[in-house]
Formats: sequence, structure tokens, C-alpha cells
Amino acid sequence: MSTRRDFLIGAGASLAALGSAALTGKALGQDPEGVDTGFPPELIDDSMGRKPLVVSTWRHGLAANAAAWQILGEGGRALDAVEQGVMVSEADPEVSSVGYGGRPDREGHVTLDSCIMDELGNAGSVAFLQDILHPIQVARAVMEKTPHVMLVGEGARQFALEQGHQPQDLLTPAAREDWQQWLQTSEYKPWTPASDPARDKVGHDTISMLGLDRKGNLSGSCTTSGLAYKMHGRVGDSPIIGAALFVDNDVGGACATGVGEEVMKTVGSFLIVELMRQGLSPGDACREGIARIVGKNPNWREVQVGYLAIDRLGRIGAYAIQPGFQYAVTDGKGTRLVDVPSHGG
Ligand code: SD4
Repeated sequence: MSTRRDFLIGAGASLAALGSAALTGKALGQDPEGVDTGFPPELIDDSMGRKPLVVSTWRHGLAANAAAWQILGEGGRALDAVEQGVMVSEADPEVSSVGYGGRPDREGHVTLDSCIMDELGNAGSVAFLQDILHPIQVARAVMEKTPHVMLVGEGARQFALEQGHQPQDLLTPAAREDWQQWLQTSEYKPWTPASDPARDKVGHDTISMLGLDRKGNLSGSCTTSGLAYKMHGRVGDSPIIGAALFVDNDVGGACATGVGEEVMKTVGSFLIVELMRQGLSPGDACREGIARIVGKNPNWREVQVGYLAIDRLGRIGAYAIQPGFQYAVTDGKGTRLVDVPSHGG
């Protein structure tokens, strides 16, 4: 029996157009929970109706999802879930690419990038923020309490202090030690799987999270200390709406991890959501997002990018340049860590 995915791929462009109309147009069929899906009934299968649901990048997403699920499992709002979820990684000194314990830039400063988006299309973001444990809360405050989308650097820090955050040194002894070792060679290379075979299993990368709540509303978050030993002042994709994160409640959400420069140049998450709007499944949209990077980059073996997406019905997809990317998913059936297919095999 053909699956909905086979149906969409096999039917080509005209069906993609139908998918687009279905995603944004009139209700045609109901999911297993009796909610209007906007899809023709023959396209509806058991993978739909997985509400609530939360997905996040890498192994440390398991703990983050658990915090998010405390909200989603009780019927709470996806926005609260994706904020509370990633705060777990921000506070965990073992997660060396996010918040407290994050690896510093070349000059020893831990600088943070973070953004959040809600089901109404509102967005907030902070970049190059220092000394604040929970940049995601500051990003949310930018979204909800200012007329702006993005604050950076000292202005973002000032705003965080005004919001009641206490300044804190985020450079842990372990991070300082690693940085001092790095200073001995000062050889800067963005992380690749090949360059770091000793990478442990905890997951030392940006956390991006997408949540779908019981009401069918989507939100997303992303937070990071960015690439280790980056230039002072460097900002990656993680606070850029449309690059590391994009959510459209009528369609779905997408988020990113990896070398931010590649994600920014292709406006990756926005691209993936727009491809889903045109009828691609989340997995196919992520694969196309990776293809846009790889197609223009002869050195693609040197970089890692991973994309993760869900559509508004709770279907999940992910794709990466290199093997090794994983995401954590939590729904009514429990929590799993999923290995993601990749361009590199
Ligand atoms: C950045 N995208 O600053 C982040 C880094 C990252 O897994 O995702 N690492 O470019």
C-alpha cells in the first residue's frame, strides 16, 4: 500500500500544488483526533495527529524534551514548552555548545545567540549576548515586550539586566581549560565530524527545538554559544529568524544545527518551511535544504549542517550533510533518539 509520502513524491508537481492548497486552504479531511487537516482524506495516515509533540537536536535534546513535555503533556502552550525545554541545555555545564559551559570565542568570551518564534509568527532574538544564563528568556522578552525582533551585544545585555537577569560568568573551568589548550595552537576550524573523532556522546552542539501543542499550535526555539573559538563578534545562524529557525503555523516549522554560515547563506529554515508549503514532506524538504548547501560548496565534506522539521500535523523529517546527526522526539508514545540520514552516507 502506498504511503502518503510515496503518493506525494510519485504524483509530482501537480500534486505538490494540491499539497500547497491543502496546507493553506479549506478543510478536506480529519486526523485521527477528529481535527480538520486540510488534506484530502486519502492522504491522511496514522502518522498524523501526533499532538502534542516535541523534537530537538542532538542527544542533549532528550533532557530538554523532558522539560518541554511537562508543559505539552498537560495541554500547555508550545511556546512555553520550547522555551523551558532549551533552558535545560543552557544551564547544563556538560553541554559545551550552549549557555553555561559553552566554549568561548578566541578571546575567551562566551557569547550567546538565541531566538524564538510563536504560533502567530511573532519572533524574538538576541545575538552576541554575554553573561546571561538564559538567552532564550531574553529572546522571548524581546518578542513580547519590545517593538523589535532582535537585540545584540551590550544592548541585549542591558535589556536582560532590566528584565531581572543576574550577570554571571558562563566560562566554566572545563571550558577555560579547553580554550587554554586551544590557544597553544590557535588553529581555527569550524567543527566537522572528521575533525573531532574524540567527540563524546553527550552531544556538544546547538539545541534547536520545535513543539506542537494539543491545540495544534507550533513554536520553535534555538540557543547556542556558537562555534567554539570563533572570532570575537561573530554571530551565527542561531539568532537569525529564517536561518536557524522558522515557524509558520499554517505549514510547519524547521530548525538547524551546524556551521551557521552555510545555513545563513541559504536561509535554510525558511526555505524548508516554504518547500513544505509547496507540498514536500518534512524529510524531503530537509533533504532539499541540504542539497542547496552541498550543490554550491565543493568543500561540503568539511562542514556539518543538520536540519530538523515538523509539519503542522506532526510529521517529522530531518537530513544532514554528514552522518552522526541525531534528534530527540517525545510524544504520547515516549522519547526516542533518532539517527538522521545524510548526504555523506
Ligand atoms: C553556529 N549553528 O553558531 C551554530 C553552531 C552549531 O552545532 O549549531 N553547532 O553556527
